[in-house]
Amino acid sequence: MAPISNGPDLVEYEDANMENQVPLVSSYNDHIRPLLDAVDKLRHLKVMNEGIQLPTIVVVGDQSSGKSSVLESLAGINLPRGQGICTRVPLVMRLQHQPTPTPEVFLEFNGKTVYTDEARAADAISLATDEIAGDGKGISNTPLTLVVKKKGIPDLTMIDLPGITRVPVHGQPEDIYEQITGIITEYIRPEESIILNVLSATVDFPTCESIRMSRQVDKTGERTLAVVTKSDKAPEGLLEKVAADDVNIGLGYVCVKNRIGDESFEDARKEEAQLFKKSSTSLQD
Ligand SMILES: Nc1nc2c(ncn2[C@@H]2O[C@H](COP(=O)(O)OP(=O)(O)OP(=O)(O)O)[C@@H](O)[C@H]2O)c(=O)[nH]1
Ligand SMILES: [Mg+2]
Repeated sequence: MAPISNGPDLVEYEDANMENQVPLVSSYNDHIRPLLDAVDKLRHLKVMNEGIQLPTIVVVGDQSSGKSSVLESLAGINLPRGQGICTRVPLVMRLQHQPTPTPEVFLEFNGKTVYTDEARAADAISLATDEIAGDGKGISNTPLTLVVKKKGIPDLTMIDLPGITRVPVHGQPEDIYEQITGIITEYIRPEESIILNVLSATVDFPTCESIRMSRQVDKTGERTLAVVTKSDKAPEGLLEKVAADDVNIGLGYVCVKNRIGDESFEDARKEEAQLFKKSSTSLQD
């Protein structure tokens, strides 16, 4: 199957614009960046607590569906990933293009700032998560902010959230499901939020709890985009499944194969291109 689109291409496209289309860059710098800066300042002033909503991309999906894997490929920054519960606090990722060649990466949480770098960001996030939510399998709704200032990345704020789970495991509180769905609802309810609904290709979409949740707050699907992960695990019938759109996703589907294990982003993109090339050839046969 040909990819409908994929995450890394988005970054590449933005990158090309930054480098080559000077008028666009200058209009971007003149008009859009001040707005994004203003949005960030308002976010810092916690105006959302006062009921004033700001535009944000929120990632939502069932546990281990690949949410953090999607975000790390968009940002080009390693995030903690893995089987079982991995993301345990809301992670606010603020990506900002900056002209200087040396990237700046830091975390903000519990009123402090912790400087890190691209190579150690995932470890720093895990440590900060332990500090906020304990080192077990518990969760917290106290947000952790990751700021990445880097040449060529798109100016975007995206929020990674804990995945939906139903049965408490290893010391999780009995109401873990209610806690997680409560956090998710808080972030996806504002009409300004764009919902990236991350679905594994290995499951039937109508069974996904995250679809039920996003439909509750976005009935027509007009601000919901589906990102289908693990295309490598279930390439058969994926095109039909996506084309059928049984679950009424307004903004369409993006199919991806994420980085696995220690694979580099570059190798993962080659693998992904290869997979979709192979699948589209077999469809034409
Ligand atoms: N084969 C394959 N594995 C994937 C893909 N995307 C994610 N994974 C694996 O699935 C597991 C879960 O990925 P995460 O990105 O941590 O998933 P998540 O949705 O953020 O998980 P939680 O934060 O715990 O809800 C990891 O072992 C990933 O390597 C994919 O496209 N293909
Ligand atoms: Mg995660």
